[in-house]
Amino acid sequence: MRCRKCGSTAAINMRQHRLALCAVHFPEWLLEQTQRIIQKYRMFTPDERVLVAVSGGKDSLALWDVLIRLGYRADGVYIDLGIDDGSGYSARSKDKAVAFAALHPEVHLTIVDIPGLYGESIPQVAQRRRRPHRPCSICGLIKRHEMNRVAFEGGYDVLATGHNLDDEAATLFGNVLHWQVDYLRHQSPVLPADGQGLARKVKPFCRFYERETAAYTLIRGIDYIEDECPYAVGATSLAHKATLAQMEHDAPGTKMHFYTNFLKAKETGLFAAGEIAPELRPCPHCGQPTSAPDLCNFCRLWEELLTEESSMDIERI
Ligand code: Q46
Ligand code: ZN
Ligand code: ZN
Repeated sequence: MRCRKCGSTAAINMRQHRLALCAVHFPEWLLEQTQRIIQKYRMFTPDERVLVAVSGGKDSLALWDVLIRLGYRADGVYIDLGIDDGSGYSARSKDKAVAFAALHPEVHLTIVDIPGLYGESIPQVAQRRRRPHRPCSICGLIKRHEMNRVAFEGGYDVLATGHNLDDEAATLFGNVLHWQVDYLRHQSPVLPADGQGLARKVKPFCRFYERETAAYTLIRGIDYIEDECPYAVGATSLAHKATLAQMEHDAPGTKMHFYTNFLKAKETGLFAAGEIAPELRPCPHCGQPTSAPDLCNFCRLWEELLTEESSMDIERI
């Protein structure tokens, strides 16, 4: 297979685009496409400050690398969840994020140490909530809150995540399977800021296949953690990815069309009817906007854990 631009050996063949490119022209193409996506969806401008949510995995590190090379003012945030099932997942993924940041002294990496800040790791919180094997909803809640807090306190205009097309197509597949219309309304490459403390959220890699971001990290020599979080095993999103991968194998371009045609349909107003924006108020404890009647879900979680602790102390007395 030959590169379409220069005729040398291709490093990747993207069947859905009928495009093969070499190790020089593929990263160039990925940068150009990212820039196009940022502009098409008005994600951010060169004057704005971007905070990249970095997990130590390939997508988020590739995204950070691309934004730096495109000249954006992109800092990173790493959330240390304290996950250690014997493999030291959090420690190893943090090392990758820190090592990447060390190569780029012009950008800053904020590290949020969840066990250090709140006294408990994600698995410990999940254990206390009687969900030792399913910590993902608690983890997602805590990560969202902390990323938003860092974006707000650091004066960032936008929070960027490394979700790729495989992630977005799998989410869409799950949302369609269960006709979760509210989630379909919400699923977008850009979620606007609410003006009261919720940062704008963007996904500049939403049109790239996972194998493309993997190829980019390989060509660029970016060192990332290859392991998935140990709790990702058995997640429905992985089952949906496997189903879509089979469909893609049989008909190249299936995932891309599934996702991009959804975005086009949304632009025509599909799912807009009946949309009611939830009323948000600042949480009395942390100040982040919430639709909950009192404390936000994050503060309520910690309050319930504290109450549980004190009632256990009373029982012991
Ligand atoms: S980090 Fe957290 Fe994920 Fe691990 S515990 Fe679940 S949500 S799988 S992206
Ligand atoms: Zn080439
Ligand atoms: Zn709160």
